[in-house]
Formats: sequence, C-alpha cells, structure tokens
Amino acid sequence: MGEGENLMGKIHSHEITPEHIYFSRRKFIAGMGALVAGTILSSACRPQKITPEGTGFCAGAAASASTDELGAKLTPCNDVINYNNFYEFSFDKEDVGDAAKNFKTSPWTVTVGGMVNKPRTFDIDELVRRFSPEERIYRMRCVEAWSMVIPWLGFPLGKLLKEVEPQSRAKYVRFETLYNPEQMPGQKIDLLAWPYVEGLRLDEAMYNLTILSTGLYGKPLPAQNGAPVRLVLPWKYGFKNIKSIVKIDLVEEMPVSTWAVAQPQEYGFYANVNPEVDHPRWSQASERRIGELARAKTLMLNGYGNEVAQLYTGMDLTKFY
Ligand SMILES: Nc1nc2c(c(=O)[nH]1)N[C@H]1C(S)=C(S)[C@@H](COP(=O)(O)O)O[C@H]1N2
Ligand SMILES: [Mo]
Repeated sequence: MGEGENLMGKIHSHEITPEHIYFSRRKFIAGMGALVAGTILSSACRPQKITPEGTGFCAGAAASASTDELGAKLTPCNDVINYNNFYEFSFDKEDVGDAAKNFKTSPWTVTVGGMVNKPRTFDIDELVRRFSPEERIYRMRCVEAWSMVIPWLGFPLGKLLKEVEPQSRAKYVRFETLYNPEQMPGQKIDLLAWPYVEGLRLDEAMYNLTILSTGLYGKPLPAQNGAPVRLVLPWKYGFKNIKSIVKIDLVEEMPVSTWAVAQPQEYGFYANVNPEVDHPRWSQASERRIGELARAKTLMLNGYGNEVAQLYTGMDLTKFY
C-alpha cells in the first residue's frame, strides 16, 4: 500500500506525516533512533489493521443514538480506538493502540491544586463513583482536518472544580498528562516539552459542555483514547483535549501549552475551531470524517456556536486563534 492512501480513502500527505511535527521531521527521525523510525517506515507499507466492529473493546459497544444532535453519524467504535493522536506512545495514529496496550491506569490519582481553597488528590475510582459519568455525543475536530463523532462518557469539569473552590485570583486552569517515560516511550524523545500541558480559561473550564471523560461507547476509556481520564471540549481543535491527566492547577497566568511551545504560530491558546482561518499549511474549511468517504464542511466553533459563542463576545477570533 503506497504512502498517501489507506482503506479509509485517499488522504493528503500532511495527514500521514506525523503532521504536527512536520516542522521538525529531521529532528524527529534523528531522535527516534533506527528502531522506532523503522516501525514508522514499515507501517506505511502495511495493510491497515482491520478488526471487525464488535470484537475486542468494541464488543457490546453502546451508544444512545446513531448520530449527534446535528445529524452527523457516530464514528464506528473500531475507528475511534484505532486512529489516535497520543504522541507519548507513537507518532503513527494507527499504532497508538498497540503501543499503549500495557499502559497501567490503575491505581491513578488526579491532584487538583493551585489557587484553590481546598486542594485535593482524587482517586479516579472515587471520581467515577461520585460524579457518575453520562453520555455526551460530541464531534472532535483535529487540527489536521480529520474528525470523529464520539459517544463519550464523562462529567462536567466544573463539578470537580467547584469542589476545590477556586480563589478569585484564579483565571485559568492548567492540565498535565502523566510523565512516565518507561511506560510512555514517546517521552524519551525530546521533541515536545513533556509532560503534555494544556490550559483553558476558567470560564471555559466551568462551562457545562466541558467534560472530563472516563469512557466511550459505554465502556471505560481505552488507553489510546486517554485512560483513565481526559479532557473533552467539542468546540476546540483536538489537541486541547489532553489525555491521561494527573494534575489540574488553578492559576493566574495563561498556561503555556505543549503545542504552543513547539509551534506558537500554529497552535494558539484558544484553538477554537474556525473554518475561516486556515492553518498555515492547509485549509480548515472542511474535514475528513474518519469512517466516511465524503468530506464534511467544518462548522464555526465545530457546530457549537449557539452554546459557546457568548464566551468570546468582543474577541476577534482570527487574532485569538
Ligand atoms: N497527552 C496527550 N494528549 C493528547 C494528545 C497527545 O499527543 N498527548 N493528542 C491530542 C490530539 S492532537 C488529538 S486530535 C486528540 C485525539 O484524541 P483521540 O485519540 O481520543 O481521538 O487527543 C489530544 N490529546
Ligand atoms: Mo489533533
């Protein structure tokens, strides 16, 4: 199978390059070492894994509807768990699942602190028990111009934040992924500033569409999708949805996210989906829905404008990208 095509149809070369890191491909190859680089080269020639829907994790995959509220079809479970961005494990989206299969997600705690009255470390099992994750069918639009529609299980991040009582000086929320290079081999390559960091404005974090997800398709999250707990906000580009979170801090200054360090002109803090603002290297006007042949038009704020546009009143979203 040649570079640039797979069973999901023709895709652009920027979508099969480890596109986020196109800017430093040389550094990437150098850093990976012959062994890992070999894996990537061979993967371009290998048929895509085909696991029939309904086996493994996807056996008994459950969702309450077959489309989202705007009528977009759910991405098949099998695609949701076999096409992932999670650079801690692999730069090849189709290899992340394999590379993460032994990731240890229990025991797991999330430490919530910074400018709060009641800092606390929560056990993930307690979080799930207390906040009873519910289904939210959200579309997720990757900055690389592909997208998925996923039935997440999660609870509003705001519920957790209220519990620790943010102080009035706190303006932003900073999130951190686990740092464990033994388990996450990508962290041995200093291509990104590990651990992965993301941030939100406090009002975005408190907004009811913003969830911490602990599952999808009716089951606990698979490792490759960010087990045991990851952020999901449907109106922002996918990279804001930080995975495998261990630390949440309320802070005064805008957090510097991992991608902003790597490539500030491409990855703004807000990262609101905007079909009218091209990525410096490609158009953002349309997207390839994984599992479908036709491309879809990308909607302003990913289709969630009615709900979230008010968070950005008076802001020029082409400037605050
Ligand atoms: N820790 C961490 N979180 C991450 C990433 C990553 O590489 N590391 N990739 C991001 C990107 S670019 C996307 S598009 C989504 C992909 O989520 P999915 O694999 O569950 O579809 O996760 C985001 N969260
Ligand atoms: Mo992404």
